[in-house]
Amino acid sequence: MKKINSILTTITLTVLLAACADNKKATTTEPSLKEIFKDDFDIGTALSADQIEEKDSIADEVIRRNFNSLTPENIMKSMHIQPEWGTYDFTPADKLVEYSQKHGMSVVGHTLIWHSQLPQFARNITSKDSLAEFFTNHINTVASRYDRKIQGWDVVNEALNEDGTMRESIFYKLLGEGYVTEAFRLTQEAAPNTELYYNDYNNEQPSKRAGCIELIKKIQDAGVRIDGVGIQGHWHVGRIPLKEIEESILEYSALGLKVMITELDVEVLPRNFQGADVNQRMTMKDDPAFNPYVDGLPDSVQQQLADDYAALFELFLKHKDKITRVTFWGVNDGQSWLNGWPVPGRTNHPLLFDREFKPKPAFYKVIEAKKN
Ligand code: 9MR
Repeated sequence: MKKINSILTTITLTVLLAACADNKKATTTEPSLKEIFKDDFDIGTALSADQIEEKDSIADEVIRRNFNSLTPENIMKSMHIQPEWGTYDFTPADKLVEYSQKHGMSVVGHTLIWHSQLPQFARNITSKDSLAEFFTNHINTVASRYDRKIQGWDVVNEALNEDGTMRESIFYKLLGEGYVTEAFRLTQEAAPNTELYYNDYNNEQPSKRAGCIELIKKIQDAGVRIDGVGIQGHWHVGRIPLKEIEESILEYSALGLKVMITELDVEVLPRNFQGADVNQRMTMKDDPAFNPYVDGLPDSVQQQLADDYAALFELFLKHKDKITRVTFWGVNDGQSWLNGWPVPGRTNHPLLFDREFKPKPAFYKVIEAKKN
């Protein structure tokens, strides 16, 4: 009996190993996104803490093969990098820099000043002086540490409302609207060799775009450096605002800025609003109608997703002289923040690689967009 068991185990292992080898072959013969677009723009991805630690070898292979720009999805946000007043945890960010250097990739720091994911102590601040102290120390300490080690910073993230007015964040309320320019001025001093970006979602939409342009002009008029603007690119299948995106690329570029698509994903699940405000939620929790693709995407949606990605990349290629980077917000569908927002526990499919890290039809359509 023991012998039979051992023979069975050997057979099973052999079959498994053969399957793995096949799988590996399939991925290593795929085209590489960063190679395909190497003369056009950088291709980036957001990395989770585990991916920075290289915990999953398949993820690691897909990352190294396809991307040349890395954005930390969370670990450089202030709640992680300065969890207590004056106490910094640089370990994961240092690891990311080391990883990027080892593989000849660049890093975009995300993000210095954002109203969300603030450390608890900062959320409790009520005086202007204390907030100004946190603001200045945080930028000086974090930005100077990574100067010459990273390519750029999302200096300020999501400072605007949908109508283009300033978001009433803790920074706006206590420091006044000049805080954005001040953040860029401090970062420019602390990190003179690092590019400085303003990053937001929906800033391709006309009203928010107008507010964004006004904000950028204020920074420029103050004689402070700003190098680029990030259009995050959290869009929805079948509803990609191509016209607004193109207008935005042209208008931002006319300000002398590099244009970047910084957090690209195309959501496929039902939603009743646009954008990426992490505080916004939908309430229809348990209705299966709001989680329709638990077992995979039907062909029609898969095709629409592929067509949408193709249209986006055709547009990006048309303006490749103005666009320096296209970053996806995650490596594969399983990692995407959209599985948990705005309704927790859904199965979303917004990226080019599926949960098994296999390229989806959208991946091949993106590659084809280059050939056309
Ligand atoms: O993808 C990030 C997710 O893991 C975090 O829980 C979330 C918390 O705020 O932030 C997500 O990333 C956001 C990014 O930093 C800024 N733009 C919107 C992104 C999606 O919420």
